[in-house]
Amino acid sequence: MIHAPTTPDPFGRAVLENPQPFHEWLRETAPVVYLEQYGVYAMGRYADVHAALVDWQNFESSSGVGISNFRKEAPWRQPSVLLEADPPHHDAPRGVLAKILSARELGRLRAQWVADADELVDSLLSRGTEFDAVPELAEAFPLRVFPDAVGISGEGRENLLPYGDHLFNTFGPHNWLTAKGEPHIAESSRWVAEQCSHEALSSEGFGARIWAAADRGEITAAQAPLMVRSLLSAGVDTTVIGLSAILNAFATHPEQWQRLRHEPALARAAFDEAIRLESPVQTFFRTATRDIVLGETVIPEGEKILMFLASANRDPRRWTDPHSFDITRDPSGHVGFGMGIHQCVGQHVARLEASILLAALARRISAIEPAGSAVRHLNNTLRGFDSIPVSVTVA
Ligand code: HEM
Ligand code: OVM
Repeated sequence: MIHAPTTPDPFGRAVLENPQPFHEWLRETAPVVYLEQYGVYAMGRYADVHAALVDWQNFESSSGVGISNFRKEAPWRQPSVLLEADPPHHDAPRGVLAKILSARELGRLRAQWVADADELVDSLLSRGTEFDAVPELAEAFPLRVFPDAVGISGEGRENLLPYGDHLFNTFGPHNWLTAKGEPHIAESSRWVAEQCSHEALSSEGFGARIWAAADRGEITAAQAPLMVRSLLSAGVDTTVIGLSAILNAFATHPEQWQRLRHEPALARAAFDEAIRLESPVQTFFRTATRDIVLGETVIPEGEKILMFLASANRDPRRWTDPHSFDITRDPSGHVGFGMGIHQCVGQHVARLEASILLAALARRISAIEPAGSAVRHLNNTLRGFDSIPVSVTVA
């Protein structure tokens, strides 16, 4: 077995700033590596990560998908009835949410979101052609359309990003990143919980439709608020980072922006290519439900396995030219939204936001380039940005 007592800390500042060298080391060392520092196993090859993701019988989620093992440690918040559940408990909430967030159902949001994107881009360009794409676009657009689509109140929405940031930090170890969020989490958790009650939600929207499913008996009244919480937990920071990733990719690859302007129908594939390349959600854990033999290594029953989605998404065994941003490649099969029964139930929401915002930008902007260095936002699970200064040419 490969023991790696002196490997770089995957949750340390150096790897979070620049994860690729660690991912390459992981992929080249062995199918599974034991990370002594944390007492967990790690995998980074596409074939192994994919196989583990679809094998929910051997790699369970109900002991937590972070480093904390719920068999030994009480979870800091009530477990998610989606993310942190296995069949059969996972089935009903998943079926209900998959219908509410299906591409077909989302069709009713499109016209309003297109109008919102047009207005956002017009107002931004009326103020100038140099701006920070993170607050002005990647945060502004999801914060404008998503909370309304869920149906929560206007007050307190500034809690959404910090809540998600802390939640995704807590999937990793206790470190300076979790410490940063701890003083604020009680208050933002209370606000999030308040938004999830039947009374707090508007009569239209994903939240109301979740409660309607409870009224029909498809899920329990205890599951409904936790499903609304899932939307508020997983649906904001992730899309902000996905949009940041694609805007940064286009700013640094001007020829790809021209390609998109020529063929706007490429927007969806372009977004998935950016998700593959960037992997906004870098990692998730599973727990072995029995002894699992992988290569030379036995992962004992009850032990945690850290799956590097980001490494799988750039594995040269699976992808030609894995580090290049190419919107004409076929990115399908990437694991940036996961794979198998937990594959992102909100992916159509994310793709709709991205394709609408990109279309609005492509109509008005003929060129986009960096106007300074992008600044990373470090998180134990997410790979995002604090700032992407850009300069654009209006068409
Ligand atoms: C699951 C990534 C957007 C809600 C997942 C998983 C990944 C992921 C990797 C799999 C977790 C696992 O296997 O343990 C992303 C990325 C997004 C995004 C990269 C944006 C670019 C969204 C949005 C929503 C959402 C917009 C809500 C509308 C969820 C939920 C789950 C999930 C509830 C759990 C599903 C289950 O366990 O069955 N997401 N997500 N996500 N996502 Fe997303
Ligand atoms: C949930 C949840 C929370 C964070 C992430 C996620 C990426 C789901 O509460 O269900 O999926």
